[in-house]
Amino acid sequence: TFLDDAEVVVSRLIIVSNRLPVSLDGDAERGFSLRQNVGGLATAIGPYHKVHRDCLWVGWSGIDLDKYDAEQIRSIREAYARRRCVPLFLAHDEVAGYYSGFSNDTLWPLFHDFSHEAVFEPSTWGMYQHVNRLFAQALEPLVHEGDTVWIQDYHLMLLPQMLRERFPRLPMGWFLHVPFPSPEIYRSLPWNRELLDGVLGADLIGFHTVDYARNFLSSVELLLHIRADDEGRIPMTTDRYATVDAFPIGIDYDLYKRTARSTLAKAMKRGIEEVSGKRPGRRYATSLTAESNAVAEAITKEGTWWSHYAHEELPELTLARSAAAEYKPNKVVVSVDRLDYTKGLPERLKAFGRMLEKYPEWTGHVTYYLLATPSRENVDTYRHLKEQVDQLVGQINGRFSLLSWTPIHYITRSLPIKPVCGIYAAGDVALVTPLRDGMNLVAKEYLACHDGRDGSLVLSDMCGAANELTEAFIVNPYDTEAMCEALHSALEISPAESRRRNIAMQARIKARTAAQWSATFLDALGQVTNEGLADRRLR
Ligand code: GDG
Repeated sequence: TFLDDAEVVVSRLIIVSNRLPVSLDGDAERGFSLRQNVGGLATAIGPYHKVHRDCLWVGWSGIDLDKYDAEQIRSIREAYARRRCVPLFLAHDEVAGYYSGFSNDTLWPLFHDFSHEAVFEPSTWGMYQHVNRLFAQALEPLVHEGDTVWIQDYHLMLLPQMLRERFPRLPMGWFLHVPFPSPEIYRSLPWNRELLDGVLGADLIGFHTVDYARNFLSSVELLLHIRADDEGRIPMTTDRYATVDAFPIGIDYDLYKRTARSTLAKAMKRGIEEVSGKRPGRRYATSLTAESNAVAEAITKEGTWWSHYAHEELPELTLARSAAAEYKPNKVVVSVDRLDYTKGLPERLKAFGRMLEKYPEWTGHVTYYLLATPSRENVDTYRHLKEQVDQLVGQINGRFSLLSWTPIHYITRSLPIKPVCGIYAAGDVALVTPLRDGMNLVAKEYLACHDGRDGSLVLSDMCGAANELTEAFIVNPYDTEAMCEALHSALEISPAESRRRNIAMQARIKARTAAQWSATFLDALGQVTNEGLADRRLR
């Protein structure tokens, strides 16, 4: 097997996902190393895999096979094996069809209610079937008596049934990290029945919310004419059920709370507060006082600033000066997303621009730190989205900037976790407004970084997290006016009221961590398979 040369304990739990939690770094000369991946799945199950020494993770390596010789592949495998990971190597056309094609161009948009973006292409469907089969073949020699297999997400919907055919009694779970659409949307997929049959190979089928679970059950009823009982159990054969339930995912609360207090995160937070004029800093103390902004504003309005600069008694200037006396303290707005069209970045930027227009008193006094991590850059739709976001940021900055203030700080690189937590901690308001999102971990991470402190959350009603974080400013992410108003209110809220809301939400997130999520799912899986076995013995 892949593990011959490494000291790895024979596994009890095998996690299977499209990508592994670590990616290859370095090269043959410097030696291969592995770095932690960014993204919801790695963040959520990574900690479980790290602490459970008997847990093995199987997934695509993400590397281009053509770049390495056999010897190098061997040492890459060994590097992965030391992290209890088994990498799969896929050829270029396999990646194009299964990953970029069917997973990203068909299932991702369809499941996020973007049916107009979904591509239905028989050849990518063929490759999706083929790669799911490759996963099944790779797993076959790894699975032993007593193991449990937990398959993740929409990339591997056929795998449960493929494994079931090989291992009729293997306890197997499948969890979907994205929404499951309504049956009316789902039925438009030409291969809808095949995918449902594939998933139903699992004993336990998990979703983030009761709504997604209900959509799945309705689709099974509509398309396969099988009805679940009141406990969400779908009868499969005489001796097996597939049970459907909701398991809302959580975060490692203490990790985010702790990281936000690390020296680096604190330094980052301080830097942001200085630059935004929230805290007097060495470099920006004079240029960003309320009065100098008011002066700059009056001068900018006049256009020919040099002719007025020396004029003491300009009426606009006098007005601006008296307004400066009533200015609010400066504020920071933050957001962290993968640059994905489901995250609603253009809509959010329009709402931010609208707020500066509708409430000009915020000009010079609110700075938006927008971290948009690159994602799926080789897909056209994502490239267009990047252009659109670049343009909107440019337009807003161009239109509203003062001499000493820029409204949006835009970062399109991936940052390590400490600066990310620094950004969260610096935010008086977090704007988390996806158009559709399975759960959304960012909202929860922001709150953990504000443990026991103030800081407001503006949250889309189109994500799973909105079911739990009910004290947030909940908005329809398509409604620019509503988002603009919610942002304004979130900026105006008193620290005491925002703390009160946060404490309620934080208590809920603390009680449902990522570790508990994994444990709950696996317990439930153990239970449904034991029940199944008991039933079988009875017959
Ligand atoms: C899928 C579902 C579901 C982002 N940029 C950086 C960075 N991140 C981290 C965040 C967060 C994660 O990535 C993103 O998680 P989300 O939940 O917001 O979204 P998806 O990636 O779309 O995840 C989603 C999730 O799976 C889990 O089931 O909630 O609905 O779509 O953890 O912090 N982390 C670092 N640097 C960055 O630049 N270090």
